[in-house]
Amino acid sequence: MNYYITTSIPYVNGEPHIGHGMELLQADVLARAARKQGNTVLFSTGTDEHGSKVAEKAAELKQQPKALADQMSQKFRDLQKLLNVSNDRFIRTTDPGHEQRAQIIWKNIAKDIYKGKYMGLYCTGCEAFVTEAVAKTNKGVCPHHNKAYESIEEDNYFFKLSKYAPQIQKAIESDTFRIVPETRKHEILHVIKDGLEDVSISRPKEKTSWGIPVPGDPTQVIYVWFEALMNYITVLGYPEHEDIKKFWPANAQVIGKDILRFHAAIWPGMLLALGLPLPQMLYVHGFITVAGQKISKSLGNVIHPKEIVDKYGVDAFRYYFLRHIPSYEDGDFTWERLEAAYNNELANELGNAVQRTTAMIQKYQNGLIGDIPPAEHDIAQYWEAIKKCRFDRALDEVWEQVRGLNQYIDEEKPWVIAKAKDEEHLREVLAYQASALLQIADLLEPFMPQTAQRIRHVFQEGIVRPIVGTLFPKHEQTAAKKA
Ligand code: ME8
Repeated sequence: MNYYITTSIPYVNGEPHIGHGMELLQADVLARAARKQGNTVLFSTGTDEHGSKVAEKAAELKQQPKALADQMSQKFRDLQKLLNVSNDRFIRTTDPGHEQRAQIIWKNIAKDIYKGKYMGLYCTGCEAFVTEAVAKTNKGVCPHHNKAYESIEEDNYFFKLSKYAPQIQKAIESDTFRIVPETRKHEILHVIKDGLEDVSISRPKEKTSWGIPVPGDPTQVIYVWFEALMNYITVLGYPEHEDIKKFWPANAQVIGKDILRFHAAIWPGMLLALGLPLPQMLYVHGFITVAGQKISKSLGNVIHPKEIVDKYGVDAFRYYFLRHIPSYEDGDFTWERLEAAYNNELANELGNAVQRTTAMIQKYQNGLIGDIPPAEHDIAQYWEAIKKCRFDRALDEVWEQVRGLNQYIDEEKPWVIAKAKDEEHLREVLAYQASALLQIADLLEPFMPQTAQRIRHVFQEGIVRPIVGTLFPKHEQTAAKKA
């Protein structure tokens, strides 16, 4: 089976942060798990490069928008490498292929596009039009960007989203277009039931020139969101490439909670207008705070993923953000909590289980494991958790096994069996330990691929191959000064 998965495409007006990192990792787990199950996977991510937000940042830095985009887009690619993310494609919305295909999409939706006057408010930070009601609630200032809404009155093209509201609602209610978690499904259904209005999908070129021209109207550019959403099919070569037939509809799209409305209302509307099926699943993650505070440049608490990886390694990074940030809610990062998770769970629990098993097989059996029995734990719950995008729960399941193994070792006391010279029993116990670790490695593979590979390397040949360095060397110094 073919399996297509995407992440959102971040704006290139700022450095990649841990929120972007977490989103890539969640999608990476789904992609690796799908490959493990024998699917042909296409995993795509990229960068969102047009619009006022990027243009304003470039102006501030006295750069051309394209130059800023080139430079920042590379940083997002570097992030994927750093985090060992297995994406197959990387799309930039300034790629000529995307620009040309976006115009084709516009033309193919033309029957649902009309010209009108937009009068209202806009936040460049959100790149979003806001209703009077929302503006009133927020007292005229965008709460996310602390910026007064811009009042605009301009000629725009509109997309007849209202026309598709009943179909979108039905698809979401019936789970044909499954939104995970349920809380987000209810949230968007609420928005849809309140009434989906037609949406503005262009901006005058004189105000926002950094964008893709509207076909047949050089005075307008396509609104950045309308065009960015298209990346999910332009990357497949919509309309003519065979990949679109092979991989659309997407099996999973991964996004953050702040962009739910775009992906669960506008995007399905666009797809319906194009006569394309809706994605099977939209997984919506929460937001990460740092020590309880919103990640923000002005608070000076932006942590670059590299700082964490340099200190703890890539798999510790992956582990923390996949297990200790709740998959269905917001979560918090602190250096102390990361250090505790690293020392207690990775070094003491997992690292020790590997270390003890390796050491005993070497000491008592000269490294010989003998026949390793097949894995015996039920992994249905683990797979169920992955299917529901409960990455935290899936890792809880793995850790049940890690703890279970340590407990087994403590109870069986192989060192006592060795003293009693009961060689056969000793061989059985140690072979069981190796088998348990191989199963743990197998389950860890989508989450911590390097660790899984290292554990497999030690045991899989029936003879212990010494591990190079400790799996998770314990961190002695406290992180207090960093925090
Ligand atoms: O929204 N914690 O780009 P973006 C967790 N270009 N996730 C976070 C986060 C945090 N603190 N901050 C941001 C855009 N994110 C658009 C997307 S898709 C066609 C266009 C997540 O750079 C956010 O929810 O603002 C989103 O999923 C992603 O990072 C990119 O955000």
